[in-house]
Amino acid sequence: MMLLAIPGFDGNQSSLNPVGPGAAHIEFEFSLIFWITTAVYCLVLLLLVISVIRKKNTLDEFPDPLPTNEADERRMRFSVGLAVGVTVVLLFTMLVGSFETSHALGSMNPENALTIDVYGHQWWWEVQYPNNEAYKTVVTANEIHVPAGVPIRIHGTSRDVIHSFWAPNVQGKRDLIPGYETEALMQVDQPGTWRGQCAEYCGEQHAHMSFLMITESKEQFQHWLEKQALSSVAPADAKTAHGQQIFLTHACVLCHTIRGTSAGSRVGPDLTHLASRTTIGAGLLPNTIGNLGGWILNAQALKPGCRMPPNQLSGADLQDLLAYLETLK
Ligand code: HEC
Ligand SMILES: [Cu+2]
Repeated sequence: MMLLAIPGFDGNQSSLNPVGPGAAHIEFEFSLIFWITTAVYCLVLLLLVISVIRKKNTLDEFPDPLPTNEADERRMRFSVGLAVGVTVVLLFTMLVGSFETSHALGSMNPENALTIDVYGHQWWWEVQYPNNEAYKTVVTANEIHVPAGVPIRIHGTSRDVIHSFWAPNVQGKRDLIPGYETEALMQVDQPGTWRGQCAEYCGEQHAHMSFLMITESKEQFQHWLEKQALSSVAPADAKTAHGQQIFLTHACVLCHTIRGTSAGSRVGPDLTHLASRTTIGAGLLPNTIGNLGGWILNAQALKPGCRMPPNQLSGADLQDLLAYLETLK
């Protein structure tokens, strides 16, 4: 509503700028309470100012707080009665609004919903698009592509501690609890990139545990999904072939998967299509070759405490490894 005029409230990580029905219900409820309480606050201040201006009492003269005649008594009864009545009506309005919002959020239509599995990790998001044909299951990290206008069922849990999945423009928070599977329905109507963030303190790098919800047309999404389901491309030249060897003969394989190679570990993000992502480190840095190099040599300097150790590589080996990673489109 009107609050959008305030700078920052219209951003891509703001519950006051809803881009789907879930967040729209929440924004309505917020605005309802905000404007009611704002009006009450202003009214109370106004009455206070009026009474201060009108009172002629001085400090050494204590007025009798009780009405002294019948007319005063009637006036007082009326004002108190009116205030109580208005308070009840306003509280009731907010109560009904709150019930309505919960009801609307709970009855979002899951029919034809696209299921996306989200797993919270310290401190990144594993994202899977399950498929009945297992080899078509897409595994990626931190960037959740969704088709616009299609209901989405986020099926979430955690691989370690409690996290909370929250893209404020899209829907309310949902806690991801280890050993417990949760489901959240949402829908994004407006194409764009909407930023989300872990909303439950989960350790040192909680603040750097963000994700992007990249909303595209159905065709663009389908195209993306088909490409992501493919294995990585084989190296086409000596430099990238050497880069792949560096990857496969270093500790990387203990933690990462590159489908189409022998690397199949799930400790860190799947790198099969790393080069198709716009950020690395859960939204920490843009995915550029320079940032990748710095990250691989010493992720600890960029995201202290993160679960990726530093790596010692010669300059030439690093260049080849980066050239290989850049081919993972
Ligand atoms: C002990 C496990 C471990 C090892 C070994 C390891 N990584 Fe990682 N890696 C991780 C984890 C965990 C993350 C996610 C960190 C985060 O965002 O908090 C990560 C993140 C990354 C990312 C960023 C991915 C993204 O989408 O954000 C790249 C690229 C990467 N690693 C490459 C490598 C390479 C190359 C090697 C070998 C030289 C390597 N890693 C070795 C665990 C490891
Ligand atoms: Cu967190």
